[in-house]
Amino acid sequence: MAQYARGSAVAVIRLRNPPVNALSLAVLQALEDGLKKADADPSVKAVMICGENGKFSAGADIRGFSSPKRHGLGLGPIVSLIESCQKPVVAAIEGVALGGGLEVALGCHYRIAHVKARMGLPEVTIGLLPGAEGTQRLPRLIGVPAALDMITTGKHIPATEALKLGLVDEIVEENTIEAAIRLANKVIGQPLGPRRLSLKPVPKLPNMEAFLQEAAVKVKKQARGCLAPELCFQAVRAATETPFAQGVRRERELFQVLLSSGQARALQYAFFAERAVHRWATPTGASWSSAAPQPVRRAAVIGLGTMGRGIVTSLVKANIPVVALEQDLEYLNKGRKAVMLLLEREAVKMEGGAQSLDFHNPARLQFTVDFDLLHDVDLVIEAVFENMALKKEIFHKLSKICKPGALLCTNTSALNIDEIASATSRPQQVIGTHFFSPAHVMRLLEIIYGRHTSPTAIATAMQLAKALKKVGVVVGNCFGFVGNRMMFPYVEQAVFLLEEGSRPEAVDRVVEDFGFKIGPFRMSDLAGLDVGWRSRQGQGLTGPSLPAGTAARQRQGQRYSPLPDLLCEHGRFGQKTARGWYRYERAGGRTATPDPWLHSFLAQYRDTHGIKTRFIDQEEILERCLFSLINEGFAILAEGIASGPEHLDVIYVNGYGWPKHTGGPMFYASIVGLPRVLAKLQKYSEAHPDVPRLRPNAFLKKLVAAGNPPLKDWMSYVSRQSPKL
Ligand code: TC6
Repeated sequence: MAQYARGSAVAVIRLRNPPVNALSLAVLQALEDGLKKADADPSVKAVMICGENGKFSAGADIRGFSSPKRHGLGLGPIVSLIESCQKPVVAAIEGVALGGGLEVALGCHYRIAHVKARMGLPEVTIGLLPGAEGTQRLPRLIGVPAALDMITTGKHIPATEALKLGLVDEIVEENTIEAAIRLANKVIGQPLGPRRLSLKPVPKLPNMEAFLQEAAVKVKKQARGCLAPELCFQAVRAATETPFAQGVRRERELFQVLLSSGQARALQYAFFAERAVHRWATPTGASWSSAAPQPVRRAAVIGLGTMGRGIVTSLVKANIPVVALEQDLEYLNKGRKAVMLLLEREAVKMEGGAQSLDFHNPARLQFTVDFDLLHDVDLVIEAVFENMALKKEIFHKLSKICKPGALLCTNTSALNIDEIASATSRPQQVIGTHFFSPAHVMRLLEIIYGRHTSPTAIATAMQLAKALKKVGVVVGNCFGFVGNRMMFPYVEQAVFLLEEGSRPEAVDRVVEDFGFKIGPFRMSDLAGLDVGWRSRQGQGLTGPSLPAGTAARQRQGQRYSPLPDLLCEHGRFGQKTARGWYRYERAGGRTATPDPWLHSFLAQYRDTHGIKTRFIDQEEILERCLFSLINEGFAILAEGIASGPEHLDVIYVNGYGWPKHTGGPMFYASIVGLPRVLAKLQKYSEAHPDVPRLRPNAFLKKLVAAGNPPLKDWMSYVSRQSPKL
């Protein structure tokens, strides 16, 4: 709620709803009561609004939007009430003023912020728009370009930037509340008209229409099928075209459209899912609530290839001193140059520039070929080539050199953590940390515990994720863990679709239209086809170790497509060789062009293997790719590899480009309806009986038989006899 107090001539209204002072129904009611009381009290000459515990407010209570009463909606009239108050109202912004919180501040006549405060209108990120008149007031205060940027991206801006934009009147380094009361006293009696944003015109631009047209194109492109950014744009556009009251009406209409859209529900689910995965647990009973992390004061990274470089950059950005190790001077120098380049670029993007990173200081970043320098680090991240023998050799060395408590992490996308740990004398300190490329950019960190990994090790890895500003998701140990394991059937289906008559560009288009950033074939060209080829050779699926007489399109009685292997045999490794599933302008080029060579190669391949080409429609492409991935997700849940569907969704949204506005694969399945997913898998499985990954998983069947329960209840149906639980 909001607490009302009166001291001298300034009444104080304190928003109070821990932990972030979300504007629940009770808070709004108390805010309204406080305002009315202050207005009616002749001894009160000014009002100051602040938040409890050093935070102004994180906005409307997000859970309220999905409650039957949808109680976020009463905020607009209260913001108007603040603005129309006959006494000056000052907002004292500490911590965060986000969404409805910032809209409350925009209703105030003056805004004063602590230098460390952050402000923003992040409604777009949860599928909404600033529906408490924010789309109308903000452009009047800071102009259309800056307002549009804040509203359509949802970014949080620091107080220093807010001051430059004119969003706040003043920033302070000391006590914001006292400064706000001083300001309130100072402005008593001054005319309020010029301070009421609803009365101000939207600042004109010489080329407003051209600007808006260009912005509309940009917003649409970035939105990739997500509705909220485009509707945010339309609301701001209304501010430029209509008087305030009419703009507010338009804002409300657009808000209602978004509120009732499935996208808002999915994005709000994704918001809470990300928070839920912080509360990790393992089947043996270890959990976030009982395990404490160890401090990481100094870290080491082994291997300065693409992943190692990104990981070093990430650690430096998080202010953790790093020792970066390579096998010889040649690789070290190459790696050092690449890391320095990345850090220079990051420094340019950061506030404070290169100085804030301090990466030229050897105490903060040291390059070496000497393993002994790792003796006193708190944590090592090994990021060498995906080769079990090499990794085991390194871990054996680490277990001899590193200090007793050091955490030993392996950056692997599929290898067995237990086997790597077996090379050490301290398997309880070995853990998988699967970074995603580029590691200094991608938010996901898959954290894989082995049979012996201690709860402290898991807690420390989760703490590291937080320090690196990543979202850590704790998962169990199996081939491909969660992300890649779910990816295998998806990629497999994509290739089977080519065999049957489709083309890479057709499959990619369907998947990209669904909202993926990049389709499976463009992704495989980007990652390099040779990576999977080497892995399949290692598994004996192709190459010289394949027994003579093996059927070309079968392995162990299951359907297998040799197409990716054949492409590699033709030297087509993807972007790096300018040829893959597409062709590129040059080696390393990024522009994928459909390749007639590949089309005739596919036609020839189908002839050779007697495959009758058929037309495959978009629905089949999408369903076979997505539902096979989702099917694997149910297997993962049933085996206890992840503790809930939220984990799978957070992994897919943050690491695999799954469109966030559909919530993630498992949430999407729940919206499509499990009976439908099951029926489709059954249909495709009957048509392709030699593809086990299309066979509906038993857990999916069980949920359907149980009446398609809501996603939050799924895990209560996991069989207790599951071998891994
Ligand atoms: C809006 O305002 C619309 C207005 C128009 C109406 C017409 N509601 O993230 P943390 C919870 S829309 C409910 O772990 P941090 C969060 O779930 C809103 N709950 O902490 C977590 O609970 P848990 C626009 C909320 O320090 C706890 O608070 N506002 C809300 O890393 C701590 O959160 C936003 O989109 C909320 N609004 O980050 C802001 N906010 O412990 C959303 C937080 O039970 N919030 N919680 O899991 C944030 O971006 C971040 O939470 C943060 C704090 C930056 C405020």
